[in-house]
Amino acid sequence: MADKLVYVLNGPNLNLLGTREPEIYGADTLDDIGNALSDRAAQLGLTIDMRQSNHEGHLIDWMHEARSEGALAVLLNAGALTHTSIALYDAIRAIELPVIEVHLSNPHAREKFRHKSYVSMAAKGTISGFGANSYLLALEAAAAL
Ligand code: CA2
Repeated sequence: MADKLVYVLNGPNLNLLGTREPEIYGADTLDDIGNALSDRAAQLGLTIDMRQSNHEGHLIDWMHEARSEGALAVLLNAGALTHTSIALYDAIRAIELPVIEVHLSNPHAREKFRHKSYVSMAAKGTISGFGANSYLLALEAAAAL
């Protein structure tokens, strides 16, 4: 049987990971995280499809695609769109797939404007504050669904 597919979607500015603000976001690049996820996914009998965009509409199109491709789950680090995007909230509700919200940092320990998450309001659950390991923990959660 084909491996179960997990989409891993990353929003604005996450392409800069590993180049700036390592004290907040860690030293790993998004490629490093993708490689670690692929290795763990193979052990779990999963395949990941990891993408990043600075554009809200791309993220929404990819959420729809996850549904049409029959993905098991979506791991979503929507970046700052987490705190603003009703369109992403609607997309999460619409696709009827488990979406696991991921953050490198703990937004609740940061500025007040990061405390609100539209993603949380529709997600299955949230893993935040563990740096790159947040993604791996979220993958474990997806595998256990
Ligand atoms: O902690 C997270 O994963 C965040 O989703 C990261 C977002 C932030 O707006 C959220 O509140 C929490 C920011 C991503 C920007 O990433 C950068 C990486 C390196 C340098 C500058 C920004």
